[in-house]
Amino acid sequence: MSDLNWQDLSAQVVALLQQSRQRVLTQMQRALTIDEKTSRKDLVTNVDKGNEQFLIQGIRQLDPQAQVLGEEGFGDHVTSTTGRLWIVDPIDGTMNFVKQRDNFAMMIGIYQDGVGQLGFIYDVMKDVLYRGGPQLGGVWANEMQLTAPADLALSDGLIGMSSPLVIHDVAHMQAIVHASAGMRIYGSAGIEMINVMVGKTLGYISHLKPWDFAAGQILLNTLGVQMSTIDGQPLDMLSSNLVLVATKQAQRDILQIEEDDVSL
Ligand code: 2AM
Ligand code: CA
Ligand code: CA
Ligand code: CA
Repeated sequence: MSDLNWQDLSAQVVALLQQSRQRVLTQMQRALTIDEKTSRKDLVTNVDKGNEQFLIQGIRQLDPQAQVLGEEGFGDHVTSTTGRLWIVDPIDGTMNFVKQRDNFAMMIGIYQDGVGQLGFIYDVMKDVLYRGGPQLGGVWANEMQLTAPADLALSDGLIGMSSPLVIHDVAHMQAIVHASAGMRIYGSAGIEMINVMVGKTLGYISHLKPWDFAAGQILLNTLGVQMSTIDGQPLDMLSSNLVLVATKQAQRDILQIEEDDVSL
């Protein structure tokens, strides 16, 4: 579809996400139906499922030819990144959604033949929608354009992580924390990526699925922040990855720790 107007598409996705936010806020006033997926720490609610259905229905109207990959399984069975691919996380940070009613996000990433085009991360309770990518030539938080975060070294900033990695000291996490100015854990990949975009943290490390990193990869790359596997390799868009988000300098520092195989 060479006649696609990305500016218009972006505005339509913003409208869809705003509608979706209103629906979620209404549903939050009623009791949630909560189920366990793989464990008691991996939850899904009626709102995750309903919102994915709502978003995918909207996406089908905007881009009928595209493939859609959604966390809760209401999209397509995607086995290739050829053509246009939308990747959707309807509620990112479901545990926060259930326990805090705060600190969760909606995320959409749009790829063309495996290359990121537009990304959206919506901090629902703060009502700040981050949108951007190569097709918009920048990243905006609502109407404010973001500037690239400072290229800090690992020792000069805070790093976000997911708790299982730290608890089990996967891939030298404790050495990385030790070398940084400190660790923070927010419980939502989307919120963590926002924190890196605005310079509150210099990076984030977590074991993530495509819907957890698809939108963030586009937005962060547009701001000059690196996203790779913990070994510095490109991410596989169709499977789990141990994801390293970091400023250029911090990425070098962390890859060096991995290479040196240091322990505390
Ligand atoms: P989710 O809430 O959309 O499932 C929590 O540490 C962060 O990691 C959230 O962004 C969460 O996304 C993501 N995550 C990825 N895999 C997970 C899993 N198996 N269990 C819980 N959270 C997971
Ligand atoms: Ca989930
Ligand atoms: Ca997620
Ligand atoms: Ca989710």
